[in-house]
Amino acid sequence: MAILIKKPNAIKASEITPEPVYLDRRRFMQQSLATGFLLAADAMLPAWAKRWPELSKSVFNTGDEVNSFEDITHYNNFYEFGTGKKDPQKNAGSFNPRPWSIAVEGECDKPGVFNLEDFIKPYALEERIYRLRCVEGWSMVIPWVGFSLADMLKTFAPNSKAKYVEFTTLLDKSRMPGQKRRVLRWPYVEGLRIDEAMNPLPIMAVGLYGDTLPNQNGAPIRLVVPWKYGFKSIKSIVKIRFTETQPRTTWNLSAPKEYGFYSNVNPIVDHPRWSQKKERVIGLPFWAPKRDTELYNGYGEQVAHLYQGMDLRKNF
Ligand SMILES: Nc1nc2c(c(=O)[nH]1)N[C@H]1C(S)=C(S)[C@@H](COP(=O)(O)O)O[C@H]1N2
Ligand SMILES: [Mo]
Repeated sequence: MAILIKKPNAIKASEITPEPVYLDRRRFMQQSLATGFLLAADAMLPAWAKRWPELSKSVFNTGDEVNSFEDITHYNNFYEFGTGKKDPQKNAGSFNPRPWSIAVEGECDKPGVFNLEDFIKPYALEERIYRLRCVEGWSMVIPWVGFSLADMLKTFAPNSKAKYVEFTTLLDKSRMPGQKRRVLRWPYVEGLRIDEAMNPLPIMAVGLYGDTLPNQNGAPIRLVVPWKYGFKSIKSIVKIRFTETQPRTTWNLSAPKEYGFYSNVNPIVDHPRWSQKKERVIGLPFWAPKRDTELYNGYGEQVAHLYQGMDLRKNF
């Protein structure tokens, strides 16, 4: 099993990514700080370097080599922009994720509609390096920028009836041309049991590689649930609803025998049409050996207790 959590001081920026743009940005900031231009640094940053000002290092790091920015932004699943792996990169360029608002509804004491800036303001942004394991049998390691989903949900004071939380993607076929085709039921919907959602691992991601979220990765805000197959990590979220009953989810509705509500990464429970024992690591040469898929994507210590007594073959 991979190292799940590293001590913050064990993570050097140089260890996280070899990306030149990222290094330049860091160096620029360091220079600005060193020369005392702390307040001016923001204004001095070139347009390409709009990064998050208060990014703290977190303890969450797979310890694996991070995928390149190129891989992460040119091999995507985002059916709202087409079903091919390159379609989101090709078709999401003109998508404008601002202004953006998020509605919080359902079984909670403090619902509301918030613009994105107000919505994210209360939370501490961190860099968290998680492996995204797609149900199709590939994975990549992504340096996300985001904040704890649990911290965020608590703000809205879920009540005792809040047993689940449901997330919904924007529905707008003029801005998301893939929604003109009925490949899925739109809008895309996902959900978690409330105790899963309150686990410290899931994040609301608003960026990657120290920058804002590229459109093809779910701008301006998406979920990342690192022990579940990638499709649970819903992109471009406009609504969060606390519910008493289990939400109906897009992939479960479209192929109930293949995609369950839980969708925990599990090498023992095969997809009906293919094995889940191994995964192709994106970015490695075609002859590189496949990687062994890990139960709960390597986070058993943090999440196995959530499924105690459950038959993982039935609750796939
Ligand atoms: N709204 C929406 N969210 C989505 C998807 C999608 O098609 N639409 N695809 C999912 C799937 S199958 C995966 S593997 C991940 C991919 O995230 P990435 O492109 O940032 O790597 O997004 C998930 N979130
Ligand atoms: Mo996926």
